[in-house]
Amino acid sequence: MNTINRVAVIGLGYIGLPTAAILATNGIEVIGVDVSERTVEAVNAGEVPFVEPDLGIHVSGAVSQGRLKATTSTPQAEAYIVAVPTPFRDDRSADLTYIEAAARGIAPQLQGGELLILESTSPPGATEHMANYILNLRPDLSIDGEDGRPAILVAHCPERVLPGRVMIELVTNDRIVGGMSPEAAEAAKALYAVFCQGEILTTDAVTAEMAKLVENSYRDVNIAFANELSVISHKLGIDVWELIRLANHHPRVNILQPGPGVGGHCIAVDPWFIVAASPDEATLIRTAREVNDAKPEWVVQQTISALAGLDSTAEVAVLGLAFKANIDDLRESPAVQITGILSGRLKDRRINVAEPHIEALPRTLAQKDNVELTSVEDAIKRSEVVLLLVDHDQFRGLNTSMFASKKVVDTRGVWQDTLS
Ligand code: SAJ
Repeated sequence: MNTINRVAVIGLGYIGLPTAAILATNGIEVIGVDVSERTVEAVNAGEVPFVEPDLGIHVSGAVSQGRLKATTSTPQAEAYIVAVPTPFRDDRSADLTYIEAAARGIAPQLQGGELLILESTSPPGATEHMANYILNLRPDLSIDGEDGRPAILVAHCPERVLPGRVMIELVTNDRIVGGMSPEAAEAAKALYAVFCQGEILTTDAVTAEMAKLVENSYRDVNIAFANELSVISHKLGIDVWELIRLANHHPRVNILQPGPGVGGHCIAVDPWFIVAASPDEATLIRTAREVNDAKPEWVVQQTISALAGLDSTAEVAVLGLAFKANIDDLRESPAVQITGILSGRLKDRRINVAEPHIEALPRTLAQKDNVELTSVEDAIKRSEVVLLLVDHDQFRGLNTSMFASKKVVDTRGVWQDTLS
């Protein structure tokens, strides 16, 4: 395949937009496609509709150089990168309708010879599903040139970047490229080599799909272990943070950190795709999900216990809503879930939320009469119980004498040394 000069990126979200921007700043002509007019307008104005360090500089630079444009309709291109959401349905199977919608946009533009890369985190078989979906719409094309029909090159290349470090990890992480054919894998590898300085490893599409799911499940299982330890330690009167710190001195032990639960759009979701694909065998993976999903309710109980015996007007400070430290992303955030449950169970108490990374409460919390977004100082001043849910740097830096007389539920172990 010849060098690729023109790429369409379908889906300008947390992954698609950084990928579009990094390709464009490395000399590729990129057309970003999104269903949201607002996103398209923002990108064409050189702006980024969400918080991600350094992304703004890349997007504004690429747009002002004329290498990145956004549109709502899929154009002709030599390569297509599909980076759309794959949420799960109520039965926890993957919802591929966004991938199918992207495929419907791409299909009429194809002439044969194009490279199609699915980047969305996908259940095993999703890349093949996308290819078959396109071939159904375009029976004149093929995957392998069968019967003289022009071939399209289809590959899966899962993203593995960490929110908050996307622009660094896009360049430095190794990547796995799984092709529906060896030619497709090689073509995708050549495209990623334009900006990726890590190793680019090739395999087949379904192994690449599984690799991504396995990476996130590995982390989920390990976080579940830490979360289970925190619950056991509480029951036994042991400081879990000290326990983990000590155990981690063993040369082959590296326990992760307990928290209020697991959030984000990946780790809390991807393991279910493995469970759905192999329900009878994925028992450990399923249990880990259940352990992590049970943690928010445990935190709620801890908070309610901390209020026991306090005046009926005593208020609660909730520090942090994001799904992890130093970002504004609230998706699948256990902190949002916990705050919502608390507001329902503590109808007569005010819940003072401090989240320095947002300007307004998410809709689910804004509707609650007893939840208010405020500064961290005011939240603590007004409240008898301080519930820390996110280890933002701003919270780590607080002077703990501010809440010396209060009851503290520290789900991240941020102030453990100073308060114990
Ligand atoms: N968490 C803990 N304890 C820990 C580590 C994390 O409770 O010791 C919690 C966090 O607070 C958060 C959740 O887990 O709620 C997930 O955070 P994370 O930092 O582990 O991961 P994500 O979701 O931001 O990004 C993950 C990464 N995957 C792995 O590290 C294997 C990233 O590389 C992937 O690209 C990303 O998922 C993705 O998009 O799949």
